[in-house]
Amino acid sequence: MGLGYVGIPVAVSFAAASFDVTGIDPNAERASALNAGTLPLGTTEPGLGALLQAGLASGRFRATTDPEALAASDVVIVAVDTPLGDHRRPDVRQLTAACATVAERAPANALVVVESTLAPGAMRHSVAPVFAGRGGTLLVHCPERVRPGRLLRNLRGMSRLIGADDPDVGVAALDLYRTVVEAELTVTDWETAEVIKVAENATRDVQIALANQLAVICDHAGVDFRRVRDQINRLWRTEPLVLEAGAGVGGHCLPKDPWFLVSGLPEGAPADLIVAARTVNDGMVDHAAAIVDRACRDAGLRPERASVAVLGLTYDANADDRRNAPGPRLAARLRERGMTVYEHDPFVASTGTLAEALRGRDAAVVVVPHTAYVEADWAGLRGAMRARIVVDLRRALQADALRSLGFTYRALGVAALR
Ligand code: SAJ
Repeated sequence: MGLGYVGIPVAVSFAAASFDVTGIDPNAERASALNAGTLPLGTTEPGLGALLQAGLASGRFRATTDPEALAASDVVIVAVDTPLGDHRRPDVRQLTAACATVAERAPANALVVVESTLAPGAMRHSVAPVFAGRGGTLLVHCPERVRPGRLLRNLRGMSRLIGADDPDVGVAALDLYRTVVEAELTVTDWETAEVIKVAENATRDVQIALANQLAVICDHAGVDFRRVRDQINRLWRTEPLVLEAGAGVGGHCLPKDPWFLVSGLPEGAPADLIVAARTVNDGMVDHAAAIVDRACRDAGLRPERASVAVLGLTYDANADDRRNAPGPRLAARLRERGMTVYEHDPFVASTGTLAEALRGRDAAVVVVPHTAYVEADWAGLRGAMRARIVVDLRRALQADALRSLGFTYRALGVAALR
């Protein structure tokens, strides 16, 4: 149930493991694209198209909008979207609607696995009640851990938690997932699986917020964030503690999961750290806009007369996923300051070439460190620009090389607001 970033790789992987799989999604276009062998996803997914085609060719995978197939299913995997709703609380309407369909049609002894990301307590308070009255539905929460651009690799290679209220049901789900997951599978309870999933992403969000907060401080203090970061990270010999600063945190998980994590806390319970990380990361577009504004003014341009290109509309480098990307938000902030803004991304064909995007512009603002920007022929691009300002919000470009080409180079976290 649910043929998106999570459901598609799961469905075709089980088909490849010789299960007879029906993918159900209410979106008819999505289902027919899949049946025609095309992935209805915005990202390039190595190996996934081939697996889909193999599933179709073997007859083990088909997509449909018709939930009728539930009646003959031994296992139902629910992978519908659980977005952030009003007041930054989880919106479980799609999830409970899908579960209601399952409860109505699937056999009473079917194993029902929820892969959708959940807030702590959702299995017990939102999902289980939908199945109440069916007499002990076999309910499992196995939170997805896939990342767009690496859906198949992550599905196979990332360890997974299997949350079950009844350990025997957990072991049954473990046996099932072992056929598609090569990494460690651990049975736990519903709540532990729920909390770990969103806490992982909240941890990353807090770490990025620390990097962003330090970069803002460096911009005002006249200090180089990279030096600060390197020195701090030398203290820890494993993974870096301070991550990379940028114009914000996008994607489908990090902007949402920290809110899920704190959503069930009673009024007044301390959740400030998680909320502050969200505030810092969401506020980075304003800091970035201030840097672009300052760079233009320092070059003698009033913002209302400045024409800038925002480079990078996806949420991460070399990926074509645009969900919650900071680039368009930054573009909007710059327009509010009166600037003329052109938005470009090599993965968004309608935005043209980089040369077209920069023609007549005063500033190139690099939001996403796509290889196409890092390795661009800046010497060749220079001639078409008006003022030659580069604002690098990910420290991705070669500062010295650009300066020697005559560009004014500004970067986030390098005394950008001194
Ligand atoms: N970012 C920074 N600085 C950094 C690293 C990332 O600003 O140092 C930004 C990125 O540009 C991007 C955002 O953060 O806009 C999120 O990118 P990401 O690489 O941290 O995470 P996602 O959203 O691609 O995938 C995450 C991953 N979770 C963790 O690493 C804990 C992935 O493993 C999960 O499967 C996925 O969420 C998910 O589906 O939950």
